[in-house]
Amino acid sequence: MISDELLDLGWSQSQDALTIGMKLRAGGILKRVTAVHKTEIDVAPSQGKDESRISLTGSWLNVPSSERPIVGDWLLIDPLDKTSFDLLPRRNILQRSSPDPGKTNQLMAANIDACFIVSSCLEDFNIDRLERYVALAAGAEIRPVLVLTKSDLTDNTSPLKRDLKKAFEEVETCFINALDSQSCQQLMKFLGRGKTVALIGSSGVGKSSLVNTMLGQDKQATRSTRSFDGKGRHTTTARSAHVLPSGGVVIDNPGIREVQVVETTSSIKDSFKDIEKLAKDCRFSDCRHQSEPDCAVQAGIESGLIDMRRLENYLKLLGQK
Ligand SMILES: Nc1nc2c(ncn2[C@@H]2O[C@H](COP(=O)(O)OP(=O)(O)OP(=O)(O)O)[C@@H](O)[C@H]2O)c(=O)[nH]1
Ligand SMILES: [Mg+2]
Ligand SMILES: [Zn+2]
Repeated sequence: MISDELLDLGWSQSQDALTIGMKLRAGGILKRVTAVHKTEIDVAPSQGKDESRISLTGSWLNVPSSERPIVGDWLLIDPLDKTSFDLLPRRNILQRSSPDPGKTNQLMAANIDACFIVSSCLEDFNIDRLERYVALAAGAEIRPVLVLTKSDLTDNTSPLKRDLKKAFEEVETCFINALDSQSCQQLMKFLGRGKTVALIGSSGVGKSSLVNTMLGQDKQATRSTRSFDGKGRHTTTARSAHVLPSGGVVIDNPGIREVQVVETTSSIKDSFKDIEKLAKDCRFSDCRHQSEPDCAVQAGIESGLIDMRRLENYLKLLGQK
């Protein structure tokens, strides 16, 4: 019942709930949100005379934007009134806290299988920042993959590899030249039918370049194709989802200035399992691992098991420092 086209769009069987099946049999049309504008959304696939752009009408205009469809959402569209649709339950949501304190979380994308955390091998390389991105993905139960671009512009990747291995034992890491399709092949195992990957990272690291290389066409503007305005403005200004020729979907995001991690304590703890494991042996159950006696984490730092910088980042994320 689910067409190849929908599988190419990242549809995964686990979403195929009974009610959805019923609506589909009644003629409902399943589409995926590829871009979101002020009061309109783009969807795919677009077949025949179906519009690829849907205007938000009625009650959709009255709900806060956080409750409206976001990129990666699945919609079940009414066959008789194509502006009327159900928003299907999300498997997960990639989100971050708003840069403005007090504001609600910013929802980035929905129904994601893996998150390519993109950094270059050059000056922007920063383990602390990568750690926050990994926590952000882990918080949404999305598999993080570290993608290090511009490997062609550096002579020696060994120190980076060493640092990454130390900080992210369990996270897969790929070094690539985002402009070279051969080199990007190693990322294809995360994609393919039924899979959706979101790209996040600072501006200029090569997210859109990577999307273009995977697509085999220059669909997304990159810094080299548009003159840089010198104000540090981001080249990509809106999120968009793209179907790859080999199946699967990649979501390009504007560069993130500073990661605002949605601080779920459990996600932070998940990303720092090594520290958590040691902490079980601290004398006090509420040990803050700073100057308490018999702190197993401090002992771990002294014996070189844990990096001081890593502990500081952990405490910072937990708001304890
Ligand atoms: N040599 C080399 N250049 C790269 C690589 N990846 C990206 N670039 C260049 O880096 C510049 C920025 O790339 P973009 O793809 O626009 O970066 P972005 O992450 O999409 O940036 P924003 O849209 O602002 O977030 C462009 O000039 C690319 O050609 C790489 O792996 N090797
Ligand atoms: Mg871009
Ligand atoms: Zn302790």
